[in-house]
Amino acid sequence: MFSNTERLEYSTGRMEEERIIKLTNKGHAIVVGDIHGNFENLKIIERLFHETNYILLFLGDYIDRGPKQLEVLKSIIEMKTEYSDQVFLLKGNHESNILKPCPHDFDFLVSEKEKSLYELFFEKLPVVAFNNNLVFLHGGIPEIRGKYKIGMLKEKRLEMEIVWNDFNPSLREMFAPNYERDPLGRIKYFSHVAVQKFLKDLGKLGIVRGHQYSLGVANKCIKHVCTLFTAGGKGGYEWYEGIEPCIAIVNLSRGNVCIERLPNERY
Ligand SMILES: [Mn+2]
Repeated sequence: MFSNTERLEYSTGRMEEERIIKLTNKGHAIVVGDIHGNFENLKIIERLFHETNYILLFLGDYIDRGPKQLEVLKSIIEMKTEYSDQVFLLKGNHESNILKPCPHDFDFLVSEKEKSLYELFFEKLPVVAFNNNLVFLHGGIPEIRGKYKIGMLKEKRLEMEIVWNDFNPSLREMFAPNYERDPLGRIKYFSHVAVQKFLKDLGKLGIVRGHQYSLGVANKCIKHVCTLFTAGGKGGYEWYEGIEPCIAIVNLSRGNVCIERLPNERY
């Protein structure tokens, strides 16, 4: 039997993912948005994973706010360790060390030793996944000069915007600073114009992301951007209770994204 810290050290040591991961173009994927400590929802997702032969991709934000964030984290680390070729974990803004989210209650739940071990694990999480059709990330498109190339998305300087940026479908310019999230304006809104350029440059059909329940984008596909939020419903943070918890079933060869409500007999 592993102790928690031993398991964490073992899993961190085994994490060999690059900062960008290439997913298969065959079969299906279950894609999961923010979990934020909603352990009940995670259990349903785990069951779905075992009932199918689909790969399982998490878009980040496992911790903070929810009542059972440590259980969530232990569970996804166990899944990643046991099914390393079928389970993929991306980094959310809550797992990024560049800009601290608020509230960030995770730090109060762990000892100093555990905290540093988790930080090592978080640091190893990839920021982007892609295949021939789709790009998967937590927040959004980073603002750059020139043409997007898939390889540049692994650059550390772009991580903050990739994990933090929000989609604003009615914005006319490509990007605008989001002062609500960051008074210094380093976090941006990206528009559908930015999406068009990003997808054209990369030769992809769409983006699948999490992170956001504002501006009416959560659990919808709007202008080639599908936004998933999985922390809603009961068993999680009370602010999220009114949001329907959803996942996506993605046909990887066609790039079709189908957003579905998480099946739960309690609802
Ligand atoms: Mn987020």
